[in-house]
Amino acid sequence: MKRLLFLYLLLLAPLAKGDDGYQLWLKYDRISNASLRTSYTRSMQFIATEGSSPILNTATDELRQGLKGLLGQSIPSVKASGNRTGGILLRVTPMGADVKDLTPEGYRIVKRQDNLQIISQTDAGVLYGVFALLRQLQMNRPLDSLAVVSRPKVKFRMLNHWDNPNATIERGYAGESMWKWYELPETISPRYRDYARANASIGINGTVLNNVNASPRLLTGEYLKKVAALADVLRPYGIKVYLSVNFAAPKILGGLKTSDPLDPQVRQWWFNKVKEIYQTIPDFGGFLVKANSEGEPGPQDYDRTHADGANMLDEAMKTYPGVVIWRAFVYKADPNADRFKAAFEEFVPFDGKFGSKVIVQVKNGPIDFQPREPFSPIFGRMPRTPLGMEFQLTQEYLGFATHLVYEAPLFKECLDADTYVSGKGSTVAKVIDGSLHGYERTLMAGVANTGSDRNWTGHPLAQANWYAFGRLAWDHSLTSEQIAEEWIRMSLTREPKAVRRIRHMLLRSRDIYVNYNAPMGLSRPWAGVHFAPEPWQNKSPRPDWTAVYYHRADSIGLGFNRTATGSNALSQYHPEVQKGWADAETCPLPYLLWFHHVPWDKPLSSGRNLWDELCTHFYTGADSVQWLQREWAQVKPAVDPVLHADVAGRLRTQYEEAIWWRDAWVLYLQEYAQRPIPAPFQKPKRTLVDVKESVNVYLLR
Ligand code: BDP
Repeated sequence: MKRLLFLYLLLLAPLAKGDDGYQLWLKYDRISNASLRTSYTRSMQFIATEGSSPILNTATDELRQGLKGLLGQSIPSVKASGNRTGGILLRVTPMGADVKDLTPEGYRIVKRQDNLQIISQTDAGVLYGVFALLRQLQMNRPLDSLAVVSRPKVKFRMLNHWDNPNATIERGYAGESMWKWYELPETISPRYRDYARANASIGINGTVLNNVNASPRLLTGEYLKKVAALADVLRPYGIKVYLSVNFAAPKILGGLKTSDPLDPQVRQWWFNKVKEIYQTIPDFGGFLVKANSEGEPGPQDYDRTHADGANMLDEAMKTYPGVVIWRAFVYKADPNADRFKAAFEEFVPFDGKFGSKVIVQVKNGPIDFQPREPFSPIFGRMPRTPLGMEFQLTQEYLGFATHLVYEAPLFKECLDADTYVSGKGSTVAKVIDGSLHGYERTLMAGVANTGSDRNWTGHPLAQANWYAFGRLAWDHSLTSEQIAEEWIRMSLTREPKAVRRIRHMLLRSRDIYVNYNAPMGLSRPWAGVHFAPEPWQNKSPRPDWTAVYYHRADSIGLGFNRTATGSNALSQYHPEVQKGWADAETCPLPYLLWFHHVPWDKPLSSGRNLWDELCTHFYTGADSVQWLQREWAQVKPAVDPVLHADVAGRLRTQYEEAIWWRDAWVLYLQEYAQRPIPAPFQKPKRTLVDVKESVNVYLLR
C-alpha cells in the first residue's frame, strides 16, 4: 500500500509542480509522436566529435542532453566515426570547400555518407550548429532534406545588463541581479551556466555585466577577480564578458586630479588598467561607455569631445582584442532645443574621427526606447563609423512585467526602415550589419530583461523578447511570426491551435499596448516612474523631463511640430525619408504626432478627425486586452496550468491598467480638445481628479 502511494505521488509530482519557466526554450520534452522519434533516432545513433576543446565539449554535452530529452534515450558519444554511419559528426575545419562560404561563427548542417554533419570554421560555430539542429527537432521538422548554411549577420551580439554591484537592476522587473557579487569568485551559482546556455542557444556571444551608469568598483582588482570567475563560466559557451566603465575612474580609483582624456597620466592609468584586465581575463571583450549623458562623467567635463574620450580608450586597448563601445545616448538641458536632434548633432560631426576599435552604439529611436519611435536619424548618416544598435528588452516603457508586449515587431520595424542614404533599400539593418558601408565591426545589443526571478524575466511571455533579440541579432531577416512560432513551440506548447492563438496574441500585443499608451506618435507620457500615466506632468528642473514637452497639447491641437516650421528635426533624415513624414496630409498615422502639431478637428485619412481617431485608439487598445484575456483562456488545456494562471493574472492587471491609461489620456486631453467622447465609446467612469489621485497614490509606493 505504502509503495502504491509512493508511486502515485511520484506520478503526480511533475504535474503538481508545474512549469516554473526556468528552462526557457531549452525544455527538450520527449517528442510525443513515436514514429517521428524513431525516424530521428535512426539518424542519431552516435555523436562523433572531432577534436576537443571547452566549447566543443559543451557542444557535445548540449547535443547529448537535448537528444536525451527529445528522443528519450541516451546517445553515445565517440571520438571518431570511423566507418560508422547513422550518426552525427561535429567537425571544425578552418579551411576547405565545406566552410569557405561561411564566416567564423557560421555553420553548415548536411547529410553526407549517411551521417549528419555539423561543420564550422570554429568551435563556437559548431556549438551554434548543435543548437540549430536541436531546434529542428524541437520544432518536429523533418531531417531528410536538411541542408542548412547559416552565418551570423552581426559580429557582436550582446546583452547589456544594467545591474549594479548592490544587486539592484536599473529598470529591472524580474527580481534582483543574477550576479551575486558578494559571493564571487568563491561561489559560482548554477544559474550562471544556465544563463550561458540560453544565450548560446540563440547565438548571443557577449554580455556587459554592469549598468551603463557604471560604478567604478567594477574596475578594482577585487571586482576583476569576480568578473574573471564569471568569464570562466561563460567562456565554454562562446560568450565574452564586457564592462561598462565610469569615465571618472582615473580620479575616483586612481587618485588622479583629473580624468581628462588628453592628460598623459590619465592615459597611462587606462593603459595600466587595460593591461591588468587582460592579465586577469585574457579574452576580455571590451568597454561600454555612457559619457556626458544624464549626469555621467565624460570628456566634455574637460572641454574634450566624444572622439577624444573614445580614442583614449581605443589607444589603451590597441594591443588587445577588445573593442570600445561608445554610446550615442546624449541630450542636453537646453530649453530651446529639441531632444530629438541632440544625439545626431553631437555625433554626426565626428564621423570618421573614431579609432579603429570604436563602435558607436545608437538606441533604435531618437528619444529613448518609446513604445513606437521613428528610427534614429543617425543610422546611415555616419558612413565612416561602425554603428551598433541598442534595443531595450526590459520593458521600461512597455508596462514593466505586467503588460504583454512581444517586441520582435518593434525591433523589425526599426531594422526594416529605409534610410535611403545609398538609394532605396538602404535599410537600418544594412547599416547595422555593415553591408551598406562595408565594415566588419558590427554590433547589436539588447538591454537585458533578466533577473533573479525563477523564470528569468518576470512575465513568463517576456522570455520571448530575449529569444527574439538573439535570433534577430543572428539573422535580422527572420520574421516576427517565425520567431514567435519557434519560441511558442519550444517553450509553451506544440498543440497547433494553441500555437496559432498565442502567436496571434504575441503579434498583436505591441500595437495593443501602443494604442492605449502612446498612439499616433505620442511619447513619454510620464515623469519619474516610467509606468503610471502622467500626461499632465509639467514640473521638472529640465523641460525635457516633463510629459508636456513631448505632446504639446493646447487648445488648437496636439503633437510636436518637427517640420521646417518647427524644430526641423526632420531635416536630419534623407530627403526621401522626409518626404514620407513632412506633410501632415500624407504622414502615416502612427508617426503623425511625432512630426506635426495637428488641430483637434483635422480630418484624417481614416475618415475621423484627430480627436475621434485618438479616442478610437485609446478605447480599442484597452478593449483589446480583453481579447488577449479571452484568447489566453482558450489555450488553457494546451498550456502548463501554473504558467497559465500566472499569465492570466498578469492579463487581468494589464486590463485594469490599460483602462487607467485610457482614462488618464482622454480625460486630460479632453480639457484641451473640448469635445465629447465619440460614440460608441462610453465616457470614463472616473474624473480627471480621480485619475490624478490614483496616480499620486501609485507614486507614493
Ligand atoms: C533611460 C533610463 C535610464 C538609463 C538611460 C540610458 O531611464 O535608467 O540610464 O535610459 O540608457 O531610458 O542610459
